[in-house]
Amino acid sequence: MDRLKVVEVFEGLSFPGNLQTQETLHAAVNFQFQDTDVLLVTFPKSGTTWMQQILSLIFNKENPQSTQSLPTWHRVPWIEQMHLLKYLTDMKASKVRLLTTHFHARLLIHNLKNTKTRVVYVARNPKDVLVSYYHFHNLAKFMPEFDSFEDFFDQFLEGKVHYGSWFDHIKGWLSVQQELNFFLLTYEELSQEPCQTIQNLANFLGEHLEPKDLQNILHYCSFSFMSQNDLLNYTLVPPEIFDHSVGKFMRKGEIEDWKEHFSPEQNTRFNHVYQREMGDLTVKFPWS
Ligand code: PPS
Repeated sequence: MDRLKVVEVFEGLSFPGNLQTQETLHAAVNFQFQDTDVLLVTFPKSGTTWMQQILSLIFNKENPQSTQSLPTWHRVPWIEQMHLLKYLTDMKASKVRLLTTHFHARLLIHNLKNTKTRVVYVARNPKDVLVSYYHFHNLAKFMPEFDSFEDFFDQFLEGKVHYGSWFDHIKGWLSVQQELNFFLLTYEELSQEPCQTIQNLANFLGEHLEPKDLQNILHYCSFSFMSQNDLLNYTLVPPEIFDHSVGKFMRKGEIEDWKEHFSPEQNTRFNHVYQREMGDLTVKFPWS
C-alpha cells in the first residue's frame, strides 16, 4: 500500500510502482525464456485478461472448469510484475508456461530472438484502448490522476502515460516479428469472429481443438461469463487499490465505444497522429 502512488521510471518508460519495482523490471529484461513458453504481449487495455483466459482454456481444454480455481494474473502472470517467482513456482508441473508482458519489444528482443517461445500479440483499436485506459485511471488508485478526459487524451497521444506510447509499442513489436515465433491478432477479430480467430490461434500454438472444446472456450471466455466471475473480473482486488464504486474493470467489452467519448475535433486530431505514426505500415487492421 505504501507504494500506491510510486512511479518507477525504467528505460524511458513509466510504470505503476505498486505492481513493479526497479528490481522486477530489471529481472524481466533478463528473463530466461524457454522454447515451450507462450508469451502474451499487449499494450494495456487491449484485451489482456480476455486472452489470458483464452490461452488458459486452450491449454486446459480437458478441464475448462480448472481455469476458475485461480485468478488470471496468477495463471498467466506478467513477467515484469511482483510475485512472478511465486506464480512460476506454482506453474512447475505445467508443460507450458503461460506468461504476459506489457513491455515494449526493445526491452525483450535480445532474450526472445534465440528462442522458439510463441509470442501472441493482441492489438486493439487505439481509440478504444484510450477510452478503456481513461476509465481504468479512475478505477485504479495506483494510476496517475488526470483533470479531464481531454487532458488524458493529450497525454495518451504524446505517449506520456504508463507503459509509454501505444504507437511505439505496436510498431516495435511488428518490426521484430520476423525474428520471432509470432502471432498477431486483434480484439476486434476476437469480438467479431471468435470461432475462427481462436481456431487460428490454437493452430499457431499447435493445439488441436475438438468442436466441443471450442464451444467450451467460447463460453468460458465470453464477456458475460467473465464479468460475473470473481476470479476473472478483478472484484477480488481490495477497494484501497480499485475503487469499485466508480466503475468496473470489466467495463463494457465493446468495440467502437470511442464514438461515445471523442469529440469530432479529437477524432480528427487522433486520425492525423495515427496517419503520421502508422501510415507507412503495410499491415491492415480492422479499424484502419
Ligand atoms: S489490463 O489492465 O491491461 O490487463 O486490461 P485488459 O485486460 O488488457 O483490457 C481490459 C478491457 O478488455 C475488456 N475485456 C473483454 N472484452 C470482451 N470480452 C471479454 N471476455 C473481455 N474481458 C475483458 C474489458 O472490459 C476492458 O475493456 P473496456 O472497453 O474498458 O470494457
